[in-house]
Amino acid sequence: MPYQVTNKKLNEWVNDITELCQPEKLHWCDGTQDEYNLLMAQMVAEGRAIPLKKCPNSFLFRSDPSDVARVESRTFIATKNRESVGPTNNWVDTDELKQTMTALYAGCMKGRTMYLIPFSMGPVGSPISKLAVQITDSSYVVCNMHIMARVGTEVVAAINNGEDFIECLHSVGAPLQKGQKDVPWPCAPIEKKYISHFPEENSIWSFGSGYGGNALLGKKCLGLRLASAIAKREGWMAEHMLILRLINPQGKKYHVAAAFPSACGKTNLAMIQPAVPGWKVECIGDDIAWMKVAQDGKLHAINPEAGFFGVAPGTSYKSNPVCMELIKEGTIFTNCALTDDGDVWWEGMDGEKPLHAIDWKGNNWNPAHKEPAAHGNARFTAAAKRCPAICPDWENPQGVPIDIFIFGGRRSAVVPLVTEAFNWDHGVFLGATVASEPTAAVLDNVGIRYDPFAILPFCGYNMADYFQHQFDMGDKLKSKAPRIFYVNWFRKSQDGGWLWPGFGENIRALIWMCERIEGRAGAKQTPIGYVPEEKDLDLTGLSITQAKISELLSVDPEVWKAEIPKMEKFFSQFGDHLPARLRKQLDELKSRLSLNV
Ligand code: OXD
Ligand code: MN
Repeated sequence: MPYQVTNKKLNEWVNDITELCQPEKLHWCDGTQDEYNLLMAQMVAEGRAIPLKKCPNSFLFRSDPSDVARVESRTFIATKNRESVGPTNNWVDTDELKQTMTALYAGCMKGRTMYLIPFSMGPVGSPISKLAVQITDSSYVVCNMHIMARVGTEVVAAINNGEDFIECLHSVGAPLQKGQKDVPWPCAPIEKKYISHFPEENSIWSFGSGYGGNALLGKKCLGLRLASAIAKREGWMAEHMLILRLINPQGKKYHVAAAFPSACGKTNLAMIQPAVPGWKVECIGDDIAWMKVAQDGKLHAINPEAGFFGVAPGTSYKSNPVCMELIKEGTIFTNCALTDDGDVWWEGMDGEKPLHAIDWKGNNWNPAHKEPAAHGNARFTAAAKRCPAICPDWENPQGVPIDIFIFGGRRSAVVPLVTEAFNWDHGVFLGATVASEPTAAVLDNVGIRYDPFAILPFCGYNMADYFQHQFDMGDKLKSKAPRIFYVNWFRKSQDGGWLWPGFGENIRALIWMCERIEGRAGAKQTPIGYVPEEKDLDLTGLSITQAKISELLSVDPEVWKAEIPKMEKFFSQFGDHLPARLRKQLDELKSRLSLNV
């Protein structure tokens, strides 16, 4: 053991879990590079990891084809009472779920090592951070957690000092009998997978999956589902938001937190290289923001994570050059394709397709294959501190003061490039009606999925109470509250082409937001909020036709009227639980659109 553990609660929990899961060995993690190197070397020797000749200190893993993504249908929130988790979560009674899962955990680590990972979400010692310990039987998970969280002796020292910690229990659910040969990616069948949260006692039990958010428990499980429930109780915010710092040509700093549903470009915006000279962006986080009201009355945000667990397909020098530089070395790749010269490849990368590769399932692949070479949810895991655009304040324990909230989704029609909310309550309505299309190929507005605040799959309590919490935070922050905007980079013209070039040009919408704060930029009042006119945006150096810009910024009340029944249907599932203030916002939108309330 690399350190003494004197915390009684931790020792008792570890003893109980050891007795239940019956591992062959125990390994207390110290978070050092030596530990990482040792575990990686073991996984290479076992044939689980492939060292990449072209990327120094980088490794490729291939998961079991049945274990490739978060499984929302197997994700549960257990409480005493169903109403507390609401209609958008899978509810199970706490005692019942514990009984089911205890039976699964019995002997589940036979023949395996049980790792104990003490970790901190956020800088150790920050008033916004939380400590936790993850138990796992996967060395792949340990190495990923080294990158994604702050792991090590500092955390143990704080726990020994009596600081509380969150218990996170994980097993891949694949015990080994004596003499049984292991597989490269052990996991359990889908019906035995459980990603369970116990917000009433702040614990997480995950069983059967080794992939991503199912297994790296700091991320969605603690970082969002548990943290959102704790934040509601304690009066702060845990959001599915990137955090960035924008610096204008005069050196003035603005801090932005932005929520988009998964696969709508959060990582790209977090690392944006502005196309407008003089403006600079620094990255603080790409997925989660924890925010508390600080002494100055403003909302201060930290990124609780220490790394990026990003979607690889679509990442390129065109979409995200900063990220491409970041993942050139020291990266764990999962379910990407392997090229003949020892590099990784995925669909949407710059340049030609390789003539031959090994696909994510380990089979020969060439461009004639119908199936993609990399899985659609292939990932990279890379340390934030190595990001070329990382903000010098990204680990500031006080966080950064947030000036701007942005919401957005992928909509090929209806929604203009950028809209400003009339006020906080209207901004909550904009957040509550975030919607996205499943694919960019859809031209009309059918098939949209509501994902309020982009947190629907990650909210650990009743979404209707979450909406109320947003109003309560506005009441607390008053004039110090962030200004709220809504963006849509994905609007298309009638002929199906993109109206907006996106990527580095998205800075122009962000510049308008800063100029609105300064009272320097104009806007026209529309039924859905304030929308810039062409003259209000800085479009210098951008070649875009006048027709495209006016279509991009247009708000058609008739088209918006057709949105109302969809919103009403979405809200109706919350019944009487829906806050009256949200209902009022919908009624006000209807009357602005000249609809009967
Ligand atoms: C993620 C997600 O993995 O949102 O970040 O799905
Ligand atoms: Mn996410």
